[in-house]
Amino acid sequence: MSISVTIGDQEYFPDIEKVRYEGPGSDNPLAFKYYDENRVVGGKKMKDLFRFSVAYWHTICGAGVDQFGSETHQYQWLRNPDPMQRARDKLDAAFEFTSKLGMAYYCFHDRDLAPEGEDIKDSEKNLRKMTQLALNKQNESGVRLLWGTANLFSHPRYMNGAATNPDIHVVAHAAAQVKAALETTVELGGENYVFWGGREGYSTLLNTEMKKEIDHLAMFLAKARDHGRKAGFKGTFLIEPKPMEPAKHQYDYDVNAVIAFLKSYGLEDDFKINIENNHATLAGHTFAHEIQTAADAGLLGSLDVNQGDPHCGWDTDEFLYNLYDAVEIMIVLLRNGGLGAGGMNFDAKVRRSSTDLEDIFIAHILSIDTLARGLLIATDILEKSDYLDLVKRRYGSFDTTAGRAFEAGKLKLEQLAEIAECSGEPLRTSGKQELFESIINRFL
Ligand code: XUL
Ligand code: CO
Repeated sequence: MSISVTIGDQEYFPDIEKVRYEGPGSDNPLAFKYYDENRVVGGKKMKDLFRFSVAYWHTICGAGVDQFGSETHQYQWLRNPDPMQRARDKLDAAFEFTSKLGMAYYCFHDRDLAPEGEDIKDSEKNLRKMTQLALNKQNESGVRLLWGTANLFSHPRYMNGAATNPDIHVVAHAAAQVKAALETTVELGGENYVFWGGREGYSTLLNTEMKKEIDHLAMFLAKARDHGRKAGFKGTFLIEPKPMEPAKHQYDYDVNAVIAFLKSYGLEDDFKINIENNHATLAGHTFAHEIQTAADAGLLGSLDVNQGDPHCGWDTDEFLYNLYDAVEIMIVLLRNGGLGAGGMNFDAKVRRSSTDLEDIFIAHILSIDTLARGLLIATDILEKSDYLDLVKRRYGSFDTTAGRAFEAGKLKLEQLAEIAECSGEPLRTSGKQELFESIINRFL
């Protein structure tokens, strides 16, 4: 039996019913085992805590292409030869999929939603048309826009960069595209707007004025911010770091690089950070490290959830299934008050050989359940173990008179030296790493 959540002319997933919570005992691959959207954990409903989102580009537009081969996924909504009809079909499929999965949000690039036209005006016309249709779909379904963005990396004109291109005409073209994408995001009530600078970097310093390019990037973002605010955008602008790929060396390398950039150019009041797991691992960090770094700077915006393959050195964008990682990130998120106006966007794609229609459902359910289970485990660890106490105790010496005076900036280097002389060789206090690890495993 199919259900009535779909509103388009055609039903693309007639054999799939609305995905429901069946509990940990269920063996139904098309049911949630841990994600129970209305279950309250730590004072919040699961759905409000996670704010899950579908990534239009992978789930709806991705057809299994890789560097060595063409499409393997034969989705019906990608078949129409007319690009605008194809865009309408994709929209129908996207809203049917998102509603059946029970996710509250979606995210897109301008070019995912509407095809590029003959020129700027034509592209804008296509985007405006699709924006109206998307607005109708949002109103009918209740699904909302977590963030919009502009694709400033696929078209050949951006081969030398978009905002950092050495040619002002390309920079201007990128600006035209961002202007339209921002206006669309405002019209659709988008809660955030993302900049991912895939081509904002360089291949060789021999031909590159790095400072000039980074100055241009900051100027571009400031002007985009100004336009967005003028157009009524009240949400957060987000920068998504990635160290490389497609650029050899991307300027927004990791969270710390973005924090330094935002603060150097005075952009930190309007911009926060959208962190992606596979980008973190490419930069040599864990997802948890990047999230903690952004949270500590007050710049944690939103998450692109996926995972890489430890045996591949590239951005494989797999659906997150690593429960241990999920527990670690949920501990960090719970300790830092959650995601606010951000969410968890599945910037992930099913494998090229996962060609059944149901595979995109199974993949999302896999990640949603991994995170929900991670949340439950992390909550137990924080509430039922002495984990937090152990961390607190590690820094207990800073609650002494000397420790407090140091933190308040009241001790000079000579005074610290005197304390060292009086107290003698410090005790070797264990860091208890294995104990911490055993606590996590006890609750898994
Ligand atoms: C690329 C990537 C992008 C951004 C949006 O690695 O993550 O899809 O999330 O442009
Ligand atoms: Co991403």
